[in-house]
Amino acid sequence: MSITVSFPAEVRDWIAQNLTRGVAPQAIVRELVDRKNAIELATAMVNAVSSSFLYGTPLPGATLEIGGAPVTYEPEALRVPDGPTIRLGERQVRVVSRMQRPAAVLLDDFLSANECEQLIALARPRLNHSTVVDPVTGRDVVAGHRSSDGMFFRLGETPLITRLEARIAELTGLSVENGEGLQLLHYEAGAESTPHVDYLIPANPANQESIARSGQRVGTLLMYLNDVQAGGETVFPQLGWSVVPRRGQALYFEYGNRFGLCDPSSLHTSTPLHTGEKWVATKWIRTRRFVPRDQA
Ligand code: PD2
Ligand code: ZN
Repeated sequence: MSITVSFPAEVRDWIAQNLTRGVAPQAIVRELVDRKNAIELATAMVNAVSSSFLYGTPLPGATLEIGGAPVTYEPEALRVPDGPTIRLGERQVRVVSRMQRPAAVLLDDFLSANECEQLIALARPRLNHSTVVDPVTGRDVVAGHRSSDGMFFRLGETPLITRLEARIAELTGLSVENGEGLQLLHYEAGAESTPHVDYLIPANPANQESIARSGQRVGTLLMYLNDVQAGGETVFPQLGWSVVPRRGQALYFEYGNRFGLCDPSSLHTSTPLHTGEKWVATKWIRTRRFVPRDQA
């Protein structure tokens, strides 16, 4: 049986701020108990806010159900066709492996060597230090979790980009217009991307605006543009799964289900590159048409 209790917005926001700062949930519960809250209530409040971070759902409202069924993510099958090979327009790509959770597929020959080289040549003169949207100001700031350089192409910016976007839409079953602009990342020795999820956390005000404009992110396609020499692997720490970049390969994973929940097992990282360089193209895909901030 569950009971309904009130959940003041200032307590909820205080918990969200502490989780954002990286304070451990148990430490927040302890602090709430020290402030004369019952342990069951403190635990339920912290769990409710943590679960909106984990599953990408809106922050809880003014009341809280205590003792109800916990929220859990149920994975759904990828929209990617079955079978050992997939025809995408003119191109035949080979499936290397499939994963159920997070729902993922690793593909050989998604890009030709020439396409990889063209992407690198187009991106190289336009690289900047990678940025993310600052949760407080909404401005682009140097990304805390990523020490690579990067740049974005606009949708359909060149005939090559148009061709690749059509290929990605055919693979994922998601429309070209749901895709954010293709991003190219360039890592040098020592560069990495620390553990993160690609879906947007609605507790973050800049993400709220982005979700309102374009919906949540539901899938990521990573395209590896060169072979790495050492390090620079894409790792899913909760699975112990590591993908070693190979030129032309693509890794597609989905983390959004039809109930609007996101999959925390999609947590991933790019391990520090030891030597040489790493080039990767990323496409993030939304639940509906992507509208950039400057075009809203
Ligand atoms: O470079 C990668 O392997 C990688 C993998 C997943 C980068 C990102 N995510 C990212 O920067 O979001
Ligand atoms: Zn990522």
